[in-house]
Amino acid sequence: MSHDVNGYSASDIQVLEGLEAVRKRPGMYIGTTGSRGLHHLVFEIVDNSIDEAVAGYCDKIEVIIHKDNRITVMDNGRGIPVDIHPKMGIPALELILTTLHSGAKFGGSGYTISGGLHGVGLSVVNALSRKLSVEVARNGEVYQQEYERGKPVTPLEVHGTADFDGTKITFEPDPEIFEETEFSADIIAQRLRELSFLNKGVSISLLDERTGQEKHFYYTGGIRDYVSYLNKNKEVINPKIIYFEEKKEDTVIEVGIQYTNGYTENIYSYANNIHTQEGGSHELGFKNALTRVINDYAKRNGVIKEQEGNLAGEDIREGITAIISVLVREPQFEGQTKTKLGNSYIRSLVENAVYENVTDFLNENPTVARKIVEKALASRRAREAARKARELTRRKNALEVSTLPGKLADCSERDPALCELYIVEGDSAGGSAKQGRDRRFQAILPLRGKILNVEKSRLDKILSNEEIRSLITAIGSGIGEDFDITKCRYNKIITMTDADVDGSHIRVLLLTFFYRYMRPLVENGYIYIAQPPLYRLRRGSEDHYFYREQDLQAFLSQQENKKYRIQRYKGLGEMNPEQLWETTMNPENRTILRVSIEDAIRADQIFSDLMGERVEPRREFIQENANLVVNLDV
Ligand code: 28F
Repeated sequence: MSHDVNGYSASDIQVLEGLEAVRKRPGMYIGTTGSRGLHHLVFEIVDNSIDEAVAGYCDKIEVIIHKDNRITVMDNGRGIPVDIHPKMGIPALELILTTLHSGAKFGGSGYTISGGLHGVGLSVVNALSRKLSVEVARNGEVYQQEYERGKPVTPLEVHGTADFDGTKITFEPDPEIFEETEFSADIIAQRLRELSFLNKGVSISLLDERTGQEKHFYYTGGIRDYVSYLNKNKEVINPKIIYFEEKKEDTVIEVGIQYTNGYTENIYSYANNIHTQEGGSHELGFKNALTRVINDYAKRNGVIKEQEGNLAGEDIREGITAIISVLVREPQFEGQTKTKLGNSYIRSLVENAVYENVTDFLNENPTVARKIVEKALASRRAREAARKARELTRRKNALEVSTLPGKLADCSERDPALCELYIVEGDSAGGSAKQGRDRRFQAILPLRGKILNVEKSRLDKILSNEEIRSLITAIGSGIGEDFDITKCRYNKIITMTDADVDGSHIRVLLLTFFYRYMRPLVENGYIYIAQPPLYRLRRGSEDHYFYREQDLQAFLSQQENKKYRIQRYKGLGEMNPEQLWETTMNPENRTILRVSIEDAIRADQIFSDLMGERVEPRREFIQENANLVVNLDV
């Protein structure tokens, strides 16, 4: 091993360059250094344990959130190899923790999660951690090594013996890199639950030492249990879930389908445990097959006459909840956020598997099959009715100047890129917002009370609701199949509601509505949530505003024995126009949170719980107070 003057070997230098690259441009490796990037660190480590489970050597994963923002992840896999690498002269473990994209975890045999932000491996987490310690139990020994900002600060040492195998990593995110180092148990739990559905038989637990709260996820039914979980408060058409798992060549395909009496389409697809929210070849194959199989069944059984046109995919997918999960050896992730599956050969694999298995199910369950077809027919009729209703409105509008809703206080600017629409709950707050705003680029639309419960109505009924119609007209880009984002009149649509349960109610309703009927607005980041202050602290004529409990506490702890008055804001109406502008609307110092598609999906799930038949979720919702916007980066 050649060492240059100051004792660095060639591999040391390569390691240093790697770590520097990661610390200089962390966004390249983990997306952002906000909340999402921070949580990506945990998921990168958990992904390694999941890989070990997919390879068949691990069935238990534990995650602990410690009090001081450290995280521990443990698995009972084989333990990261520790043998000295023949060429580099250092243990495989050190190589894996200090080299970017270090080799496929399992050579050719396992499923490597590659592409995009995924699978950049442990070395990135190590580089972005102030401290990281790794413990490996293997060959009866327990090995340990400590790192700081990616550099080893101890050699690999044997610290004892063990009669089990596994890997344990504890890390503390580097505050020099992350503005926010506080972990959300919710965000972590949501991903762990998803992974336990996608990897049946793996027990995954989360302990939050800050609250003592423990969660355990263990599903032997895999995707089948995932579909049941998503539909837990809905009336379903096929109690027996349409389910199959097939292994073809190097690919595993697992699908679960269950129709509800609702009207939304909930299809979630995954490739190697990554949520492919931009879809891709697997999702395409699924949709093609489903449309074909339902139409073939309907024709074959005379539910649709030969000369009648085929049912459209949209009608066939009304009310569907479906999960498609594929394990692919060399996945190609494409699309804007690397969440669209390429590998075009997958499309026909999935299409054939879905066609065969769903045909068998329908033939074996004729009563349910007929209900599914009838629902699609009803959807087609309603869609035609909605189209006629829209035609009528369009024709009527064409006669008159297209009227903007009376309640809309529009802005004078005409370029959507510069315009913002505040959707404000209640007329009093709406009044304050109209007075406080900057009318050049800020429009205000007050929304009265709870807009329509979109869960229980089809599009035609939704269009008949005054509040919804005002919202659609104000935004200007149409709805559902007519939606055209280029016609959107504002590039920021900001919901501004009270910080109480009612406020989070209407926020959930709005996000669900946008997710279901104007999804491109969410996907393109047009939707935001205003952050009004929780407290105003007044000392003499000085006002301080606080947006989070912990910020107020921190401020108070430094203000020993000073005199001040504290006001807890209950609702927007308690602020006068001036304060509302200064604290919540002025782009110079407001905070608005951009809504991601995951937040909207979560809103949609909370919404279904809320509007579902059973009462418990309602109470749960109110308790949780829907701290809905979990993985938001400012
Ligand atoms: C808490 C995080 O990182 N678990 C892991 C393994 C197991 C193996 C492995 C990992 C093969 C040689 C590249 C062991 N024995 N938990 C984890 N468990 N990596 S990461 O191998 C690494 C690859 O270098 C493993 C036999 N084969 C693979």
